[in-house]
Amino acid sequence: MRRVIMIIAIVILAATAGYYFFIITKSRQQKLSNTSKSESNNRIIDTSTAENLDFTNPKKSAHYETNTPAHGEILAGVPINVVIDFNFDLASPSEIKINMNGKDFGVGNTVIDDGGLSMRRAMKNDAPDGIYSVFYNACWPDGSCHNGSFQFAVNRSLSSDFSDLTNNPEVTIDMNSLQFSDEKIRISNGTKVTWNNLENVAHFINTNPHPAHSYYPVMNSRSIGQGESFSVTFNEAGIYLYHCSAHPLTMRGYILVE
Ligand SMILES: [Cu+2]
Repeated sequence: MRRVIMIIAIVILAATAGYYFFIITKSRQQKLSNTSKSESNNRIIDTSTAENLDFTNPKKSAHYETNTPAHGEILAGVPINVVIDFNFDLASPSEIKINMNGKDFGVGNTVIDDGGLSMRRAMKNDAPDGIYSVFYNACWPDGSCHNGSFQFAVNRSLSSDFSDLTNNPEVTIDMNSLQFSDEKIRISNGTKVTWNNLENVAHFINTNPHPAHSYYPVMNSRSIGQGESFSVTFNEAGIYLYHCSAHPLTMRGYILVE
């Protein structure tokens, strides 16, 4: 009788051990396949199209802070320029390239802003939809340089959910209930946009990113109180990315100038 009980106990133990061995092996296999998936996302490409959005990991140079467009951002239009912000004084020969399929869609030279903390390069407004790889070389007054890279995409079909305010010389955007109304608008080149603050909370108009606000400095306002307004006339086609620096996570806006 004792022998029978012992045999049953051994069988139960063996079955339990086998079951756990199976579970552990399976979860290890799953972990391995997840790792190889994320590794394949890291491969370097600069030849993708907007239909196949597969962003690589950005490479941040020394003293890098932010960039606009942001890495992985998908825009409804071509940005007027690509801007990269640093926490150290930039010097010549700092350079930005905006590449797709080996072609540079930047216009003119890379320009270092007056404060020395941002550099920018204009972008061709007729650049096609797709993923752009930005390669930059940031140089310091001591002559040393560090490189970095990031990607963004243009997909013009995303402009279908922008309010069409084209062919108006002036348009208004209300700031109320901690929102821009409307958040996404299309306007014609030469249009004057006025933001009106309708509530008892101070708001700001600031171009991206936060807090560098360097994408289009002309568009940066002071504090706008209740009943006050702020205006900008847009004379260059492209997409403008902005936010309220008092509410940068929720108040975000887009103006597509055509
Ligand atoms: Cu605000």
